[in-house]
Amino acid sequence: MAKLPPLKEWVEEVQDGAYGMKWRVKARLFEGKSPFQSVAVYDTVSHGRMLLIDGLLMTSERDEFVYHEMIAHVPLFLHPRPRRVLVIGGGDGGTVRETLKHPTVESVTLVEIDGMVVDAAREYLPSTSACLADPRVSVRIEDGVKFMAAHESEPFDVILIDSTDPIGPAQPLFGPGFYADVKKRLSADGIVVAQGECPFYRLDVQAALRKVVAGVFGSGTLYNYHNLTYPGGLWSFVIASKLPRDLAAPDPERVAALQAGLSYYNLETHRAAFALPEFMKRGLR
Ligand code: SPD
Repeated sequence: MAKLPPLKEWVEEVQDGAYGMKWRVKARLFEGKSPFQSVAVYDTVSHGRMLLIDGLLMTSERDEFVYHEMIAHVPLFLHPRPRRVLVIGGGDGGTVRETLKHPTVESVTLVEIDGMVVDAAREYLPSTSACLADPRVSVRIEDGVKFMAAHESEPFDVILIDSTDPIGPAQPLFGPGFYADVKKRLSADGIVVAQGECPFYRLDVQAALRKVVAGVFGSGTLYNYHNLTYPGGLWSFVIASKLPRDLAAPDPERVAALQAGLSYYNLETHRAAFALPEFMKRGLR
């Protein structure tokens, strides 16, 4: 690794040049520039190790469980028997780790465009990435959009789009062509969930994404989670199912069986996640 520049006291995430958050840095562990983006891992005083891509915080040891549990368990507890799961993005491994907690899951394919993200996570974020060595997991360093368009295989029961924000290489992951391919790759009773941004700051992006997903699947539903390190605190995922189903009704017996290993997700947080505040309902119409 190239020699790191002198220690900076704070790492900052600035949004729209107007507001931001900062965390006191204990150590710079990794800073690199891939063909796609900048990748950095810092150890911080208050939030443990953090992964940043292009200066935007992707995951922190302190609160990553919230995001990763809510992207994975909401669809996995809704699907009657998820066996084959595909994760697009998510090179830190947290989404794969949660997926593997489901005993019916036989294989997880992770398609991450940037090998540097996976390598940095393997080296510096073992608590999220160790699962990538599980024999049920295949890691493919490929463009998720091209993979979705070209890859012919047995369909997936659940597809999780664990993307960065809709800038840079992640932008096509928010478009209609991509979702048309997602639908083709899903099994007849398949479910897709995608990272859906922050309602306070990106309601326009949420409305556009919901419209794209609804255009392909017939409906697209936002659900929320509370976050400590993403700007705005309240963030969302979008979910769509090929079969009509009650999205707020997971299987209680299966939840109870895995509950001891979960820290944010439970029956109540699943149900409540679908209760949207009024400004969101209006903005999404
Ligand atoms: N602004 C942050 C959005 C990040 C979404 N992806 C996080 C990746 C965690 N696996």
